[in-house]
Amino acid sequence: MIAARPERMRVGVPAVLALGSNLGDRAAIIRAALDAIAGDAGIELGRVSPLYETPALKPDGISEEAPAYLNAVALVRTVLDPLALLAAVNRVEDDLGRVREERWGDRTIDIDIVDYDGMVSDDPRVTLPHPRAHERAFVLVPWLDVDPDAVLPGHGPVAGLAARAGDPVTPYAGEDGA
Ligand code: PH2
Ligand code: MG
Ligand code: MG
Repeated sequence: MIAARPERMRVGVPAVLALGSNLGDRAAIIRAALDAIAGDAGIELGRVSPLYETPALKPDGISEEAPAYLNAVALVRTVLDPLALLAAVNRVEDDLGRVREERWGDRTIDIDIVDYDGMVSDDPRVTLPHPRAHERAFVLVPWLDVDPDAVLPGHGPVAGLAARAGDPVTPYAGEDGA
């Protein structure tokens, strides 16, 4: 007889996803993205950080003109390889109306793979870890919330990186401040 798999036996590998939205009902869109991720047969959704409101970072610095982002980080486990995981999160983006235009342009939803099982890869289709995560407080601070001991491969403990990153992040209390 095959014993039932105990709850604590985990399948797949850990990965870290960063979510961002600066168009539309940002909080609802991020919630919908998390629901869609949780509904993917190849992905198990773990801890999800609180939301942070963050000014838009553009190629030449922080823009106060562009709409502000809400950002969050989610821990997942997945049986998908990195390219399949990327395809899955790109599908979620597309389903939520993501339009791909200018680089770092305003968007309803962006889902990036920040870390995949500690893997380091310069595959241009999915660079691991995310090439700019180490300098972005809007990724590092929520990541720290869900994993205080997190380490970014090639860069060291997320706690130290978050302390050095300069972009402002503000806990988001909701539109009514509640
Ligand atoms: N994502 C970008 C570019 N700029 N700025 C903020 N505040 N948050 C983001 O998630 C973000 C950004 C490219 O993916
Ligand atoms: Mg991004
Ligand atoms: Mg992206």
